[in-house]
Amino acid sequence: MTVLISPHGGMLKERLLDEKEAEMLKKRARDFPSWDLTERQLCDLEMIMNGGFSPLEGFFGKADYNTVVRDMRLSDGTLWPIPVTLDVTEEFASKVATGSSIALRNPEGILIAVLNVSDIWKPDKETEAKFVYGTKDILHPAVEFLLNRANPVYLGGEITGVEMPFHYDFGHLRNTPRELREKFKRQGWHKVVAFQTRNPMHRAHQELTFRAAKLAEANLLIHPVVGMTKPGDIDHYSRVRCYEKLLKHYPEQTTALSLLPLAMRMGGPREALWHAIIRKNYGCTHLIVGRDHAGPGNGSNGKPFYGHYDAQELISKYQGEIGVEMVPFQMMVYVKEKAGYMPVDEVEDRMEVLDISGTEFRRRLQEGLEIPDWFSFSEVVEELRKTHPPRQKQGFTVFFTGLSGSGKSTIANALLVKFLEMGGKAVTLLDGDLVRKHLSSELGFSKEHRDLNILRIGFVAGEITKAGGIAICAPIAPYAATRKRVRDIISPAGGFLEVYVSTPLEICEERDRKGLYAKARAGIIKEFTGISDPYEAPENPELVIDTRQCSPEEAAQMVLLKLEKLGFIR
Ligand code: PPS
Repeated sequence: MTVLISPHGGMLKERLLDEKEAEMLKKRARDFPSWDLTERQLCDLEMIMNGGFSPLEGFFGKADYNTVVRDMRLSDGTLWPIPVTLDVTEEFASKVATGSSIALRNPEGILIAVLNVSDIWKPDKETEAKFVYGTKDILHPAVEFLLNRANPVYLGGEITGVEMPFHYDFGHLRNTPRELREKFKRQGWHKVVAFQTRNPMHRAHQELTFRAAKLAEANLLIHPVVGMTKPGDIDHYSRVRCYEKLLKHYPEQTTALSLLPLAMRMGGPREALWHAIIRKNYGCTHLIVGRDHAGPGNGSNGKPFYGHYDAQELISKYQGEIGVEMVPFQMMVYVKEKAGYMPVDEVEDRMEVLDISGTEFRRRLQEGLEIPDWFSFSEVVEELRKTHPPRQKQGFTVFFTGLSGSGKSTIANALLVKFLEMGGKAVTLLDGDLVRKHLSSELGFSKEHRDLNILRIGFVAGEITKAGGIAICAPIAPYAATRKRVRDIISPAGGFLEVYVSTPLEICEERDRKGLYAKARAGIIKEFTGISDPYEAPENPELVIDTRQCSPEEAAQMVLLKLEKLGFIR
């Protein structure tokens, strides 16, 4: 394993054995307990191994965790704003002792690294959320991840890298920190300003990066995140093809494009600091920080989680300590009379400004509407249109949820026939009973099993949607957080319509078509939804149907009209 001194003075700690040592460790690791890394953990591990997370040498132990959560510093005082933790199940943790080694494997079973376990503990996740992200609101993606998805036990310790995670995509654009530092040195780039992004870049971004590079008298590194970004973002394959097209509009000798395998947390100001530290490790001297850097959007109260310029303020406090200078930027807007872009704070009152927000841009893509030349380059738009066809060409999922006997299956069946009559798209019905027979026959009705059942339905519906088909799902799906996860799985692939069949419990019980309510009341069936198990009614479904007020035919029509309004059918 190597420690290099960067041209800019930062210490780079790579954690990777040479081939011979790696072969020996691979053999020994056969006897270690194996942990299958999650997508996020694999990204973090790659960043530890390639030195992008220097000075980290592994996943956080308890001491570093505590100080980072509360004070943004490792226990030795080094500035580090975001916890890098390895979360595992209680079952796995019970097989591990401090001082032992575990094999960290990718989803294909390849040994990536070995962790020497120094700490095992159960974190207080709410405290972590509050301190690191400033909120416990699960509309914040990192908080949702932490509270609903991350495993309950953390393992800490140094890692020994065996094999770098391999990427089959865009190999020519992937560089480790060491490779980038060497490239900059070779090319005589003494000052490099990095541009962080998780979105496609348009003319405003090009203008902004140009100006920033000029201002800093530096070369430009376009350094987009391709690990994990905000759920619902445009996939990195499409984005990278766009960046490649955009790169042709920069002078070849002054600008480079390289991909960053980081798993973002959307942690706003703290994340911005993290980005600066990471860019330092990659050999950059400057970082562009715009409005809402790494911002996660709005919380449940409708207000943004962080102030527009909080990230800039925090970085300005610590940039000296990190050794990366911030190039702060205002939002760029198009000024009609100048036929060009300007920072918003330089625009005079009399000037007419044109702007297309991210939401409006997505709407135009979805509806196949015009995207003007002043906003983006035609090659970039063309590329995005390929992977983001207008809504009427996309697949979608209609996800019914409601109590047993509420009428979900009846409406779902009516809808199925309507779609078949319309033709044009393949349709699949994933009814609750059907799924439990073919997909989830081994599952019962505990919370854990219900969640698994719903996630399986979500997975299948997502695949159908991605392939341009229609999936109709009709499970009870009693838990809001799990339904949200299904929405997050499916939305990037196409349409998602949540339909709450709101027939009240008394009516469902009175109907009792399958005689299950009587059995549940008698205690013969346990954990019965509505009787002895919870049902969390959706707060913001696309549609609510009360079967007391309409026939199945009418209900199916309501769904069709909604889909038409949203543009998924014509
Ligand atoms: S869940 O919660 O979404 O996983 O449930 P789901 O897969 O839709 O299965 C619900 C059907 O299973 C029957 N059933 C029960 N429902 C609720 N609670 C308990 N304990 C239970 N035991 C069996 C019931 O027939 C449900 O069918 P529907 O079509 O909803 O009436």
